[in-house]
Amino acid sequence: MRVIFSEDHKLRNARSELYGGELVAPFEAPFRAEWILAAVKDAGFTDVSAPERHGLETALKVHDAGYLSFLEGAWEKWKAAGYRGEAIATSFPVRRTSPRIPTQIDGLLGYYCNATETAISPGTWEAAVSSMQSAVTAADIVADGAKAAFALCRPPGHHAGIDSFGGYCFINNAAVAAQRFLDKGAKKVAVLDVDFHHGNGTQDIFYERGDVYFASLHGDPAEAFPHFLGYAEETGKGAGEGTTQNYPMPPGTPFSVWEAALTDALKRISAFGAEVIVLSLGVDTFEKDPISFFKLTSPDYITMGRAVAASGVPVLVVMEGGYGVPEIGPNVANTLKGIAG
Ligand code: Q9C
Ligand code: ZN
Repeated sequence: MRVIFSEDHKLRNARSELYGGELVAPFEAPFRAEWILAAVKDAGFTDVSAPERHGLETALKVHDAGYLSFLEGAWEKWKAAGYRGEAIATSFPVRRTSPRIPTQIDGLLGYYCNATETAISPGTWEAAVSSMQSAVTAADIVADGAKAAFALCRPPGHHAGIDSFGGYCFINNAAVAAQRFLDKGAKKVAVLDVDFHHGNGTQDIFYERGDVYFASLHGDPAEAFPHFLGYAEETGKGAGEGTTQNYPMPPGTPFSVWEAALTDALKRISAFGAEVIVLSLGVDTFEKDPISFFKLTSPDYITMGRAVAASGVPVLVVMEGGYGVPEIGPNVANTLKGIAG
């Protein structure tokens, strides 16, 4: 299985994450990609290449143009305002506020932000674009006939919505990849999101579309980030009616329970007629993850990979979350082993 990875991920190296009322070193940091890359090479996935250069054309089919230009210019605007720290949103449009888009940077940040733990830092845009390019390049490998490929994306993407960033995500790599498959001739694509956190951004992007099925297994939003989306009753709208499926699960969920949800999701993806699965792979479902509450163990990732591959359709693996502990590397490698068979 080929691995696509950009060293430019290092350009995303924020100093601060707002966590528990303090500015701490971000959980989503460069070491994650380094550990994961080392572990997948160790496991025999040594065919690693840099992404091809792609412009924003595919991203513009899943994101709002004003949002992407905001992201591109945000750091320069913030710097020009003379602030000393990183760009963190502080003020938000909520219920009964004006729909107008502000012009000043603090207003723009609040308008386009869905979670304030995520600071915009110099290089964030460049890293996010390189991450998106990895997803597109790996999608092309699968579209051209490979049974599987791995986009080692960093920063992650599944919390980035049509017009919002947050949850460590800026451009929705999995959504851009799904769009790329459609643009290359697929009629039906599935995004299967197994990150611990609900893929609120991906759900937002495809909620009213019938060409992409979105299934997500995650911590119950009543008890976990992203808090405001991911309930079982959210099943899609309009042309997308019936093409969203959520599996919220409680603290302490073991693999046996999680696996039953996976089986159901794969059954629905087959019934939908997906020609390819984009696997939004977060390994923050691991029992030792520092910010999550599921209880998966390292061998469970092999089982998961096998189950996804058994669907019989090609799989594009896109890296999402997984934090703190050295096991994130082996857990990703185990997933790839399960898929490769
Ligand atoms: N107490 C991804 O996994 N903060 N993003 C959670 C927990 C945000 C996770 C706070 C977590 C974002 C891609
Ligand atoms: Zn996550």
